[in-house]
Amino acid sequence: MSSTTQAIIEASKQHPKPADKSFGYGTAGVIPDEGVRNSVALTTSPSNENRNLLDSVVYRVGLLAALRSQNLGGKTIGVMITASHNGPEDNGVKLVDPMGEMLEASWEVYATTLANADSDEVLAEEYTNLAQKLSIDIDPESAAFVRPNVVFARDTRESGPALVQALSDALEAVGANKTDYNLMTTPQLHYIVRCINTEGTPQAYGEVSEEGYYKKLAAAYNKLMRGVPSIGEVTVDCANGVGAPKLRALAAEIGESFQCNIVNDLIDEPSKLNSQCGADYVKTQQRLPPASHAAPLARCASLDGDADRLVYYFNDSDGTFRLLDGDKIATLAASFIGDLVKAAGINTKEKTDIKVGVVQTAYANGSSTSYITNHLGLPVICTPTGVKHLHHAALKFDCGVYFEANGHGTVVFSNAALQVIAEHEAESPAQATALENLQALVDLINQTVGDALSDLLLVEVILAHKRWGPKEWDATYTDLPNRLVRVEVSDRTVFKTTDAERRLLEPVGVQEKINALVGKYKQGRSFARASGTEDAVRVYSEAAERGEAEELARLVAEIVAQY
Ligand code: 16G
Ligand code: MG
Repeated sequence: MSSTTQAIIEASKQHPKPADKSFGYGTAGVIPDEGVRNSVALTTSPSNENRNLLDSVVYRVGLLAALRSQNLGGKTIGVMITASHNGPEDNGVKLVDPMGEMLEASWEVYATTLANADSDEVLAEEYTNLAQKLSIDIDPESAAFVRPNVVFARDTRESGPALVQALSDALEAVGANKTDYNLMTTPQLHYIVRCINTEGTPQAYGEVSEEGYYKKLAAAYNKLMRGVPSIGEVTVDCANGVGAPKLRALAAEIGESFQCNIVNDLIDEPSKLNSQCGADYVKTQQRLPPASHAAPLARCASLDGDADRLVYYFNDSDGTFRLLDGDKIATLAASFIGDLVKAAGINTKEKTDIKVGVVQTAYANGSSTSYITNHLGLPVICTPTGVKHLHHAALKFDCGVYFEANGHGTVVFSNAALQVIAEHEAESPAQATALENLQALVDLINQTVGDALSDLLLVEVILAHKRWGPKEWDATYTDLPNRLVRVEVSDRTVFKTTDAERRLLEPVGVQEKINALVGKYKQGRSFARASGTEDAVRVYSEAAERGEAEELARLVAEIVAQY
């Protein structure tokens, strides 16, 4: 047995896997097969039977991160410890690939294999097998050894430090270089990973530090706001999470051109995280967080617990709550960028040098899809749920705008588009201004992953340029009434979908029943898909009238519940 495998076994004893649990790779990370809720829970109480549940997973994910780095010739890999919008007692872990993307899908199965190894010895064996399969030399004494480089960060959850220890133990066992970035938002870690791996190349993404992140965004924002009158303060609910101190630092770096009122910033009270606040609360409850007291027509926004989701909302003059979700952010961004590319003279009637497109999931409101296609005249791609799918599809455009309705999204520019934007020659002062704005926009947007802080600045810039309040923005199109229902079933894995999760292949015959129902409703649409993060099936429906959307959801849920 090599010294590395010996070290892996020794350290693994500190992070034992609970005997009766199994894990799979869900929508965005390793989760227990029974789903995230109540099970990835790590609490401070040692008597809790779930105490070590995620501990072993994080230790093993640490081993995998090192292998991933070695497999890529020593490129830096990121590990983020967060459970995002979930409750304070949950936690989770995800890997960040070198360009700041999510872990390549083919590696998800390796994560599952290591996470499920039944003993410390079997783990070491699986690790060795995997290294062999990937032709990775794991002996630090060997000439062919590539030292792994891994960086990591965590959100504000109480269980974070203990999990960081598990991760750190894994990295030490395999002789990896490691850097702890402590508290960060998920997108900040993605930014850091990309900066490290592109440093000194023509694709250099920014200064490798949290400070560098603020400076890059602040400079771009201030450039875009030059000569543009302020539209006043935005109230931002930070879900009592890591986004609060980070937004404060960003706002300080920007200075007076960005006025924000930060609410729900109690990060020293861990139980308040995502509780009665945050993007997921606002989106699912369709109401203001109780702590926010918004004046009529005042702009409000909410982040989630790791600040990679953003939704806007406001109270109308008559007091009704209006949500401006990821679909509304996508359409706003796509229309602004589409206009800029034309104003800069890059796209004209004769030529389309930068093809702009939008990527959505089945949850996107039907009205948003029609607006993009018919009003903005842009192509739309629909993908399965989960950022990795959207991000991948967005790369098919020169400029791909992708957002999930829940508020996770960003804009990605192809290398060809970046080159056009950098080299295009403006033929008038107006074109020159548009081009400068486009260049600043590239810096303002965190292209690695959806970033609530970067998206917040993006929306603020666009609204200021358009001189729009939330009501004008909301008026671009009217959402079809819709309903999302969570259905408990005995085995969610029997639900198999196709067509970007819009149709069920199995159980056989269910889709036909759904179709028959949908046909009875004006502008009706409905689909059912197994959740990737919880042990449940989700049913979405929309229709021309509120009552009809609700009825359709209820009836489809009844069909699903029979399985
Ligand atoms: C995860 C995904 C999110 C998706 C959600 C769906 C990432 C980073 N996050 O939170 O994009 O909307 O899962 O959850 O990919 P569901 O599968 O339970 O519906
Ligand atoms: Mg999140």
